[in-house]
Amino acid sequence: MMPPLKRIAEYIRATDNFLITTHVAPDGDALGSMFAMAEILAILGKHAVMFNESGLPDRFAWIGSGQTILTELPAAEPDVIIVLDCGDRERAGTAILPWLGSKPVINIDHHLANPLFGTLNWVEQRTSSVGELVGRLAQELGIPLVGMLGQYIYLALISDTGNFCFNNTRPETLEMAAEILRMGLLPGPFHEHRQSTGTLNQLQMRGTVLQEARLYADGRIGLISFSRDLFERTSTGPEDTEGLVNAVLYIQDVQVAISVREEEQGIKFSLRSKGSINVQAVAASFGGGGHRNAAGGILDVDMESAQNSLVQAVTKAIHEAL
Ligand SMILES: [Mn+2]
Repeated sequence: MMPPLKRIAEYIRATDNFLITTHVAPDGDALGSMFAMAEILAILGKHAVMFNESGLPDRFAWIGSGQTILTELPAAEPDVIIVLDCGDRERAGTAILPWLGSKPVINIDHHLANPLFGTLNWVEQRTSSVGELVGRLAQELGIPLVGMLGQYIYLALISDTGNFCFNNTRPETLEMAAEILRMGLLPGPFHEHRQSTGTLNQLQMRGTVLQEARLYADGRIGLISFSRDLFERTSTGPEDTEGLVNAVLYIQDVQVAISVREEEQGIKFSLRSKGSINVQAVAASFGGGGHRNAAGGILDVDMESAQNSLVQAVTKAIHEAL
């Protein structure tokens, strides 16, 4: 059987109308791979729209090249839907779910336990990011990783590898990054754009949260929490919490970092681990998902019970990994 990359490339060449989507509350990989896919399809002369219920978060406003992300489904129905970086179809949000059940779907992902919900599925758990997969698709289609396309793929690569620090940084990842630099991307200005997007309020809110960090399980678990009250006091929101959970791993003996935040739908949690501790399994036990060292989900309980349940489950996971 033809490998998924080649099948998807052939399918794309033969199809005209696309809708590209990714998970709600999109991160750098989700957005980078979605914009990159839109760029590839534009270069091929195809008609494509991007859709995401959450729209483009403010901190990513700098990547928009005049292309809009629809937050409502378009009137014109696409021939096919490309779903990027979604560990399951529900992650794409509720609005698009009916179409995901009734139209051809190309599922390109790298999450553990992706149930292969697409008509065509290309799921590689070992690959750093969906952006890296989309970069390979561009190469397969003979499109160089230059200009905006290079930037989008680069954003995806650095976002999901923690600036090329995590174990998912493979030789192939760096070779793709090298190719993008060869094609002209300058890392200095790129990182300035990416990192200088904040406000004093956000900085101080993050400071408060770190100030109140707590340790559990003999210092092996570090926990930070974002309350609705804090968001209100500092005129910030859940989108301003991005990445702070990683800062907790700074503490020497901490094996797992937990971040919990109060949102409309419930308590959203993020887990980060060092080494072999599998936080994807912990998240999955609460209906969430992710990767071995980075996972998350949502709990429909109050803040205190959420913290207790998570600390308990993570303590168990740490013991099992010993
Ligand atoms: Mn990803």
